[in-house]
Amino acid sequence: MNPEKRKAWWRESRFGMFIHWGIYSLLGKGEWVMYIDRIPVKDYEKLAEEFNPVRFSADEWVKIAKDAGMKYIVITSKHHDGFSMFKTEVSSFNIVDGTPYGRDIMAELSKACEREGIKLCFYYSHVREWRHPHAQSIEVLEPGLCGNFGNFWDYRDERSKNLQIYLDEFVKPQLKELLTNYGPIGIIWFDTPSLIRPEQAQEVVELVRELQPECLINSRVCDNESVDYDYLSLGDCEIPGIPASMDWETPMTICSWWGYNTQPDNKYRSPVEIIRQLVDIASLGGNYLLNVGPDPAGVIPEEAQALLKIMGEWMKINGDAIYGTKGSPFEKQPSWGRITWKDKYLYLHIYEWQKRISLFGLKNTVKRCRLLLAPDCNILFKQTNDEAFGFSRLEIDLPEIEPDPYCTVLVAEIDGTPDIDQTMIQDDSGIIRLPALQASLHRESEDSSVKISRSGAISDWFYTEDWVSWEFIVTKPGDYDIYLFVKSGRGRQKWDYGHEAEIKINNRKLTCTIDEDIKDRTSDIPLKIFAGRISYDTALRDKAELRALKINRRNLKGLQLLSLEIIPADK
Ligand code: FHN
Repeated sequence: MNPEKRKAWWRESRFGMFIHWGIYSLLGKGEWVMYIDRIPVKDYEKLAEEFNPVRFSADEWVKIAKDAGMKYIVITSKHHDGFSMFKTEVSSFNIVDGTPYGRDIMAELSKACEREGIKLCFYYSHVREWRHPHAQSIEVLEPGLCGNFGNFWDYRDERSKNLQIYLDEFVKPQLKELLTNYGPIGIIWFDTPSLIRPEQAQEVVELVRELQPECLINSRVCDNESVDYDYLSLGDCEIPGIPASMDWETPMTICSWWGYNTQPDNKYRSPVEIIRQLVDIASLGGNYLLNVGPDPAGVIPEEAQALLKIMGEWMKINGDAIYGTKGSPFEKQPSWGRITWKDKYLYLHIYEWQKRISLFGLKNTVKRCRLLLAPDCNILFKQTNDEAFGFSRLEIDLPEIEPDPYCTVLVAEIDGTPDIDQTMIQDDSGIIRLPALQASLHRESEDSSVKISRSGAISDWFYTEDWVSWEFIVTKPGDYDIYLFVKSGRGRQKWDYGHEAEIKINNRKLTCTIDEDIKDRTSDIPLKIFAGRISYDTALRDKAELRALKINRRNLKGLQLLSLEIIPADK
């Protein structure tokens, strides 16, 4: 089947529910409890005898997802603990044969999803498993550092493990069951590929394709581009700084854990955080897969339900600005929020409500503007063209209404699909932010590897011959401070510091040292490095050139630059 056709429903959806549920929920310590507490298989198996989720209701779960605005559900059919949450002939360690509950929740969910028009998808851990003696899970964490995430307490001899046996005797027969017994499945969501070889993963992919050609497969089936998956799963909870090179999705926790957790350090996210995460992701063209971890009785925790209710209320009004949209056509994010678009509509997601917002570089004519929250409210706007520098500016006066507490969406109807001039222009805040994404990279070293990474940083910058530059327009003369924003490492991560940089800007040369600000950082908040003050006497088109005079690369991190910022001296 044509992959574009296969992906159409998923692209349209933008928002799904992830569910981590298994017998581990009985212990209230997350889905990794078996590994963290090194529980022997024979003891862990006893948990199944206690699993009796009498309050489980497929209809209720599907209703919660649907009311939140979610269009698909990805549920753990088998996580790393090896317990199957569906009826399987491969092992009696499953919800039907191994628990007092004895019901196949996947069969019930499949019916409920079908009734409500929600796509049912299965998470499946195909390499990492702590019960099967042949499952292998050794990861290369950093060059020279390996982590064993398999069961090394019951099955100590790694050399006797043979992943192929596990794939052939366990994984493939189970995938056959999952793709035969529960109707059409939206995605098989593979996880933790570890050391699976591309040809082994491709066989798994082919099995899925043969059984259900319309079913999607995520990239965690194997970390190798030769394998024929449909879309990229980003890192857990990863919100990138730039759009990925193909369709992508971020799996996100709603609290500190995936599986049910009653520990005191478990914290829920706030409504503003999850709503803006969804918007941030949609504005970069991705899908948001938000997780909940039901309790052992089968109930989605109240805190999660309350958050999803708020999300649903927001989606009811603003869903148009999310479903079926594409990422922002502007390379630079506006200072007041985010942008998505579809057809002839630009959706301006306003995070910071203010009297007036501006948008630079839109070449289309705006026909009308309206708020999704208050469609009848008259919105005044003005489009002008700057004669001197030739850029367009759209100014929108925001009415004096009570804005949405999380994100207010304004729709600008334009004459066709967006046509954008990406030139960087000083915006109303006065700040000129020159992001990595819009830098020109000058690779002048023979060994150059410098690139823009997914997090939106200039990275793999190891050689002083390489340099970067930006062109931009200053509209307001005045004094400005020049800062570099540089990525830093947190906690145990070994990072490289002590680089030296030179910035050529407005016919001046500024130098600065990029050094650790505090020892033992607990967050990865970027370093803000002051490079000097400059003064613009007139509005002008200028160029900033950044060279590295010295780069330390002992920990293979090098210099990782997020942006160069020109900030009014009085800010
Ligand atoms: O180890 C798992 C984890 O428990 C959880 O299932 C997440 C969800 O993306 N995936 C793995 C770690 O990446």
